[in-house]
Formats: sequence, structure tokens, C-alpha cells
Amino acid sequence: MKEKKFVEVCFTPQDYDYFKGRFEIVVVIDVLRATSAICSAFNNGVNSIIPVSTIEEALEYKQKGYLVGAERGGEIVPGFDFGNSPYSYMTPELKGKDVVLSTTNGTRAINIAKGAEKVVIGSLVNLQALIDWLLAQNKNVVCLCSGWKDNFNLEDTICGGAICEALLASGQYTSDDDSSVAAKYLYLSSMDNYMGFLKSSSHRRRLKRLNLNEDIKYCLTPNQMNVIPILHGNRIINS
Ligand code: 3SL
Repeated sequence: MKEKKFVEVCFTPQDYDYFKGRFEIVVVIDVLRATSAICSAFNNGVNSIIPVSTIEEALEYKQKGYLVGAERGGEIVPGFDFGNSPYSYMTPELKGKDVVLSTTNGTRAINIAKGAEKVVIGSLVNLQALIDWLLAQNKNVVCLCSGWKDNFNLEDTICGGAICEALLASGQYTSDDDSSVAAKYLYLSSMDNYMGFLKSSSHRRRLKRLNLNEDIKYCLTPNQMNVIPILHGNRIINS
């Protein structure tokens, strides 16, 4: 019988050291909103995205003439071209462009995952396409939830749980860690109504306070596109 591969969920970037080096594929997840915005950008025909962790790095790219998105605490950082709303990445002007992005948690998580054989961008918006792609790779997978400032969050965990559930259901995969079991059960409890389930989640409340309800609805609507954004060196490209 063929040996099963592992799929696990890492709740926060802070926990990543425990998983590092044991999984060929790292799926970085930031449902609200970085990885949803990245998927939308590729769905709109953006050529590449350079994810940077700090505002200083973002500024350096801006000075070189790049289009740069920067968000901190849910808001656009003054002086940059746009923030982290998926809608900002759907404009015709961005088609074919190379864009730089820095966000509070998502781009930091992507950079933490660098060094894995493959780093792929996951969200609810590309969920089914990503699951199909992962099953075709047949490699060990860890879902790295971006969380909020190294703290656990519900929406990324639910997305990781959805990936776990689908890979386990294929029979090709097994899980070992309690984080993965917990993520799977959170997904199963929320799958019929993400909006309702996440009503009291901290980040949903944070974005609601900033009048970003349309962004929330968009990011919590699964399977809107088939993009598979993958990190190549320091750039994300749609595979
Ligand atoms: O933390 C991040 O990377 C962002 O997605 C947070 S926000 O949705 O832009 O507030």
C-alpha cells in the first residue's frame, strides 16, 4: 500500500518552527485579507507580486517606481498606492503589472515560509482549485495560518481545516497534530455559514469598524477563481 502523506495546520507564524523543514509544501493563508487580495490580483491578470515584511522595504520599492500596496492595522499606510482590499487589485491599470505588497501578517507569513520546496497562496476564494492542485502534487503539506500578530485567528484556521478535511477525505493523506484536528472541526462547524460563524471573530469586528464589510463578504465567499499563486524566489507568480 502507498504510504500516506501528511497534512497539518500551523495556527500562527510563531508556531511555525515546530513544522519547519518537514513539509515540502507550505500553504500560506490570510483569509482577511492578504491572501484573498493576492488571489484577486492574479485573477485580474497582475503579472507578479513581491511580498515584503516591512514598510521600509515597501518604501524602497516605491522609490524605485513600483506600484506598492501597504496595510497596517487594516488601514492603507499613507503615501502608498493602495492597501489590502481585494477590490484595489481588480482595476484594469494593474493588469500585467509587477506589484509590491506589505501587510500586517500575511506578507510576513509568506516570508517566514520561504525556504520550503513550494510556498503557495491559499484562501477561501481559491479553495477548491488549491485542493485539486495539492492532491495532484501528492506531497506533505502544512497550512500556515497568518493569524493576527502571532495570535490565533478563526478565519485562517477554518480555511486550513477545509484543506485538511478535503485532503484527508481523499485517502492520500493523514494528520498527526491536534491543531489539524481542531482546525478540521472548526471548518465542519462553520462550513454552512462562514459569515455567521465569524460574526464575533476579532478581525471581522476590526474590519467592520473600518467599514470594510464588502471586503469581508468577498473574502468569505469560497471558490470564486482557479488561481494558484506560487512563490518563486522573492516573487509570487500565478502557476
Ligand atoms: O494582516 C494582514 O496581512 C492583513 O490581511 C490584515 S487586513 O485585513 O488588511 O486588516
